[in-house]
Amino acid sequence: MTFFHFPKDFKWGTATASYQIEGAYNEGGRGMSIWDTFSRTPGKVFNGDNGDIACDSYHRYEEDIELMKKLGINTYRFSIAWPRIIPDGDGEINREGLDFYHRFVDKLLEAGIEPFCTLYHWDLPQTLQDEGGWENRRTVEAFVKYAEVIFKEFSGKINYWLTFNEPWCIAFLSNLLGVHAPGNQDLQTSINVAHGLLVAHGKAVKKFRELGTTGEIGIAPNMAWAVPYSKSREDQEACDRTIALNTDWFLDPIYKGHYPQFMVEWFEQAGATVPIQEGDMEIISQPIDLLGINYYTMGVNRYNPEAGVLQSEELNMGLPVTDIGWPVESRGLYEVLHYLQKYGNVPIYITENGACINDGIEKDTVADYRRISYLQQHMIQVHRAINDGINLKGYMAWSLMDNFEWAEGYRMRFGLVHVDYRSLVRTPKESFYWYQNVIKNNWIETRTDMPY
Ligand code: PNW
Repeated sequence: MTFFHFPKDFKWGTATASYQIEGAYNEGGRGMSIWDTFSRTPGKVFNGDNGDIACDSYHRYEEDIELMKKLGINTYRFSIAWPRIIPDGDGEINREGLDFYHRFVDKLLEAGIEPFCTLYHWDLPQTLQDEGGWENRRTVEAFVKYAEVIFKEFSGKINYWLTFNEPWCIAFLSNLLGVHAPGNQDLQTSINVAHGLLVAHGKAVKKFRELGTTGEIGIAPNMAWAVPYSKSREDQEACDRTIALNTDWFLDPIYKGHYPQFMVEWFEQAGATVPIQEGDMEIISQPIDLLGINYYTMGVNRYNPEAGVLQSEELNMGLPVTDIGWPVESRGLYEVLHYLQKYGNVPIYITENGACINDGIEKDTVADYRRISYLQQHMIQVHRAINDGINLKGYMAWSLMDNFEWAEGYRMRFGLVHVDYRSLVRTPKESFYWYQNVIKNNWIETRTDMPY
């Protein structure tokens, strides 16, 4: 048996996102977002599922906060739905939307739980997408306006802020691979989107400082670690591109003020260029206070000229996978945390980490031991990184409860709490009680009776 003790002031939390849990899509003056449109487009989301009701957290948030209290978390990461605040993206402010989040944040604070707020977790107002979305500077300006409203309203209540969740998903998964809303499949579009959101990020950070908003602000890229299939240079370079597109493409501009040159050249050869306007790189590289990291899996990649723009193919190495098919490889998290040290010893929060395990309710419980095993392994890597001196201050499990898993609809479950989508009854899983114990002790005791 081994014990891993965590720092005294370590933040333990869970994470969710507005469109995935709130429901109430046509209540409280909410406008429509690109995910309302996408999920209503036949063939885009598994089973034709959508977020109209989701977990109904818009109405059941008090019950959700009771669950958080029971779990014992001291931090809760959530996102604000832009279409609830400015329903058409760029016009009138909807007081009802703001009031909803005030009620919610007040309840969190009452419960002694620190709110960790994401401004943009993918629900772009549809009206802005109709005019080109993140490719259009009008969206960038509208985002800064929306951010300003939120900063002014919640300064003093919220002390942890993220501009964007997973810029790689917003740009490339959604506009090159076409898997997420709005579903484009075009390299130039995805590069334009990536640049637009980086400019929006920088301008929002600038606004945050000008307003003297309380707390710290950053961004949360997803980091899929990759190792080469062989020691050949081609395979190594395929890996470098995979990592760079997730991380360096966004963090180099922010921390260094320029894009990674080898990727700029790679994309130029593929016929795409970054639409940089004067002053953009200065705006993008505003200093930030913290970095959020979302980590789920690690790939083994091989050079393959047929494998998309990056010519990097991810192989199935026969590793154990979660129910969404993602290999379980916790060491990638440790590698990622070390990789990030090239930007300095910046304060890092794991803003998402978790497993898709679809076990259902049997005899009043959900015996999701594979999730416990996954969480245990990954938290131990976090401990290992902290021990190395990495400035890692918190860990947020994805997710508090099962929810609308984007293109996979409701069939993929990431929750510590089971949600019955007919009755909307919430049932804590075995992993919930395991995590509750970790938080209470502030240490992990390794168990050897785990399935992986
Ligand atoms: C992240 N992919 O999404 C998101 O931040 C969450 O909203 C989501 O529920 C969670 O991870 C689990 O999927 C991703 O296909 C969704 O590469 C899909 C991918 C990556 C991240």
